[in-house]
Amino acid sequence: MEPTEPTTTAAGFWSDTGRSGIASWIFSTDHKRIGLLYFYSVFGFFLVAVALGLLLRIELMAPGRTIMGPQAYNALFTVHGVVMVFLFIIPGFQGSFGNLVMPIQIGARDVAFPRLNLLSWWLYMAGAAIILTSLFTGGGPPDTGWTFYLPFSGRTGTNVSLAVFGVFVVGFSSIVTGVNFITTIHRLRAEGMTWGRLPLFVWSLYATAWVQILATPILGITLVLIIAERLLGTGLFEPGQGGDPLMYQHLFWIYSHPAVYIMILPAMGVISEIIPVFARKPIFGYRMIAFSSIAIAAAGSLVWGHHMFTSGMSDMAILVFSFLTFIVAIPSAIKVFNWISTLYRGSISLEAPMLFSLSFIFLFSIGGLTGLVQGAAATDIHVHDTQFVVGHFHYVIFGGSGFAFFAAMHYWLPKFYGRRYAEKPAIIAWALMFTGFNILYFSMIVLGLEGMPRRYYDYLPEFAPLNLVSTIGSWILATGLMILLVNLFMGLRSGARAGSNPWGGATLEWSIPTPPPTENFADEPVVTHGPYDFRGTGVP
Ligand code: HEM
Ligand SMILES: [Cu+2]
Repeated sequence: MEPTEPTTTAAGFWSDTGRSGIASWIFSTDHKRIGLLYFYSVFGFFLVAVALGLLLRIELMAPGRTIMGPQAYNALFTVHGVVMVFLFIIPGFQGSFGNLVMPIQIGARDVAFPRLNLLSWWLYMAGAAIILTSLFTGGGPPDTGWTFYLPFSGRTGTNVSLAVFGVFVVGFSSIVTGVNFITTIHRLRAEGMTWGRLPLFVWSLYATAWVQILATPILGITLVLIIAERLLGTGLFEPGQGGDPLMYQHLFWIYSHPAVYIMILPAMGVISEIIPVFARKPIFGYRMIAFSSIAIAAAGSLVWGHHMFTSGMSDMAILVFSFLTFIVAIPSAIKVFNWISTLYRGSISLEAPMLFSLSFIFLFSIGGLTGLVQGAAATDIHVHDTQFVVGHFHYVIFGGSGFAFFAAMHYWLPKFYGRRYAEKPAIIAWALMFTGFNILYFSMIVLGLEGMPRRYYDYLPEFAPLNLVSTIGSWILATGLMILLVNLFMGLRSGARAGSNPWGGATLEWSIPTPPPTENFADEPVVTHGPYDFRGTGVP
């Protein structure tokens, strides 16, 4: 689609500020500036963790030692996991795109508590700094895996306490953002912006925020208990002292399973924004999609036990958790069904945001179906702690949330930079990433079914061919990612100017100038139509 309006030249929120230089960013309370701060930080950590992932894959390229020893390998997958989960994908959507577009989408000038919003970013950065410090001090980087399972994490000599404390601080940031978003969505909607007209991205952020404020405190307590275990020898989880390691796993997953919905719900919201715009059709089943976000958040909070089928739970507990896990598939499937129904007979334009969104549906579906294999206790016993699990969760969080993040970058960033990226290299990047992704992770699914364990530094010779294939896939993926980055960077710096509504969207962010002015709206907006009612947007 071509820009539909004469190009804008206003510098918008980029120039309009009382401070100058870096201070105008790190002390800004403008949600758009904070959104970009978050974007650069989370994306920077993503790139670091990708580099670590590539190193892991190089080590696994051939059996035996390739480039590092076992201890380094343990540290690497731990840091890779911790950074990807706690510094990229959990804070990623709310922090960057949530901050950038949510207030505009509901017709507000900013979030309810702009200073808390800035505090949230500062807490995030402080936590990240503490995590990074833990790698170079004390006994060196933690080697426990991102789950910090006790009793091992109580006994290892590596710098677990500091790393865990860093995650604790990041958790505070998450709670603060959650409170801020819930209040904002309740209190600051423009006139006419009823709950039934709320863009689906906002609905998804709303559901996510509830998970954040209800589940994160449990993680916080659990992390403090790890530190107490290490420093005071409380022995709550230490069998030798009468403690129970299973209790740790319950506490950890009571947060961390809901946390996967913090990672995936906003991604689903992004997809629900992009699909109707690029299919030029109102979304099919608006209410069901909105409601399913809430249903996923609620039901998804009850299924944590499926991570412990092999840890020694009663048969009854296994049955119940298995059953509940299958329940969550229903609202997830409703979303997929409604996206596909929206595509049906749509007039589809395959530009970068849409290609990444369609890949989301495909990859997330594979992730979801492999999830059901693990949700059924009988089959989970076969694939538990194998590469199958690694394949599964990368399909969900990388193929799902990650690809939705790339979709959002191509869809929304031009709005904030006022310039566009080039379409052709974007499509080449997407093609390489999609191909590389499947080669990289589908191999892992097969390896897991064949019995290759996860978190292992070495493996039997029979697993060698597929491991090599997987590693080559990681390079194809990385090449695509490089092209994506260079293209976006160059486009947003010096590409063609983006009109105010390059894609023909009907949500409010497309109704204001590009880039947006500091206060977003010149006058209080009054909303008169739904977010996917494309009549009157001026685009055929
Ligand atoms: C180029 C990108 C990536 C590559 C090459 C990669 C590769 C790997 C490898 C080889 C492992 C270790 C497998 C094992 O346990 O034996 C791993 C673990 C993991 N990855 Fe990735 N990954 C990538 C991206 C991501 C993304 C985007 C996320 C999440 C947002 C992620 C989250 C994780 C987590 C949570 C673990 C588990 C760590 C643990 O077991 O403690 N990865 N990855
Ligand atoms: Cu789970």
